[in-house]
Amino acid sequence: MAMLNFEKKYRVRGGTLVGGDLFDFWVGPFYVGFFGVTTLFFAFLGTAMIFWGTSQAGVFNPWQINIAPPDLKYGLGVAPMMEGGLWQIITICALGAFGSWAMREVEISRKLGMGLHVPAAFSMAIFAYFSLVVIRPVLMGAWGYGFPYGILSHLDWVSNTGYQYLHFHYNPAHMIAVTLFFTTTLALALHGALILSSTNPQPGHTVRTPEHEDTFFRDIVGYSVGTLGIHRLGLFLALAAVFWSAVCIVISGPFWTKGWPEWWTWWLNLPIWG
Ligand code: UQ2
Repeated sequence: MAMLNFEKKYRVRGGTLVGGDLFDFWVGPFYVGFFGVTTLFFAFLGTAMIFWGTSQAGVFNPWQINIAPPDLKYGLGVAPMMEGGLWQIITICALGAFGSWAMREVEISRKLGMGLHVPAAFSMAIFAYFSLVVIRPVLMGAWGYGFPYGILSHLDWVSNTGYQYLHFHYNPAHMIAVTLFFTTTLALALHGALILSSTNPQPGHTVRTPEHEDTFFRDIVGYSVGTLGIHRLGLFLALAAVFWSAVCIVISGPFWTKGWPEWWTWWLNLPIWG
C-alpha cells in the first residue's frame, strides 16, 4: 500500500516501551511494535481455543457457542481442560490481548507526543471485563462465578445473575451507571447535533463558528460548557458509566447477598418517620 503524503511526517521513530527499535516498524497502514506482536499472539490463540472447544462440543451454530467457566467445586484452582480449563486459558488470552492493545495505544501516543487519554479510556473497558472474570470470582472464591463465552449463553448469565438479586434495578450502583449511560447519549446527541447544525448553514450563509455554538446554548439554557469542555464531559460520563457498572456487579455477591429491593430498608428504618 502506498504511503499517504502526510504519513512520512508522522511515522516517527521512538516512543517504544519494550524492544527499542526492534519492532518499531509498520506493516501497510499498521504500526507493529512489541505489543502488536503480543496482541496478535493472544488474539489468535484465544480465538482458536474458542473454535476448538466449540467443535469438540459438536456445536457448529455460532449462536450456540458456549465456553463455560469451571464448576464451583474447583474453587480458585486450575480446572481440567474440558471442564473449564479452556475458559481459564481463553480468559488469560483475552486479558493478554486487551492489555497488549492498551500498551500499543500507549506506544503510539508517546510516538506522536500525545496525551494518554485513549489508552486510559480503553483501560476502563478492560477493568469492566476484569471485574467480571477476575475480581468478583476471586472475592466469591470460585472461577465458576465468571461469565461463559458465548453469544446467547452470556446473555443467560446476565439475566440469571440479575434475578439472583430479585430486581437488579434497585441496585444503587446500577442506578448510577444507567443514569450515566443515558446522560452520555444526551451529551453525544447534543454535541453531534450542534456540530452538524453549525457546519450546515442555511443557504447563503457561511459555516458557523464556536461562538455561534456557545450562543445557542447560552440562549437556550443560559450556559455553554465550551468546545473543549463538551469532550471532557463526554469522556467523564462514558468512563463513569463503565466504572459504576463494574461497581454494581462487584458489590452483588461479595458485599450484598440478599435481594436489592431489601437494601432500601435503611431508608424505611430512618428514625425521622416517627
Ligand atoms: C456546548 C458546547 C459544545 C457542545 C455542547 C454544548 C460550544 C461544541 C453540546 C452544550 C452542553 C451543555 C450546556 C452541558 C450539558 C450537560 C450535560 C450533563 C449533558 O456548550 O460548547 O461544543 O457540543
